[in-house]
Amino acid sequence: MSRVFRISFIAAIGVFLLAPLVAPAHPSVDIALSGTAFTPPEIELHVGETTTLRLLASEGTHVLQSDDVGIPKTTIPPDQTTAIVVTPKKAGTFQVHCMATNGAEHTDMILTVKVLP
Ligand SMILES: [Cu+2]
Repeated sequence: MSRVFRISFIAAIGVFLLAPLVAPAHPSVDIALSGTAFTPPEIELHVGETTTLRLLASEGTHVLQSDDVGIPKTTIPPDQTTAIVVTPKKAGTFQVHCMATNGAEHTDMILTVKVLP
């Protein structure tokens, strides 16, 4: 076995073993934040199902937190995707308000999260 072949063989096994760690097996939801609106304004999650929320703000910095949904206090800077992994523990419809303080308009910025049983 040549040395190059052996190294690439070991690298291939490494990629194979690491792939499940790099690519999450659970579903994700893309949410855009522009101005003071979430798009979509409402998302659905399921109790006990881990989901990655992928938030992309086109301008401004936003702050989200929800104990009901399981979102730790997270700052969402513009022009990059911020991933929040949630596993909701109780069913219900929850209004997640943006907590950013850089402008009064964020108070009216609401993401509705329906957690289905
Ligand atoms: Cu905001």
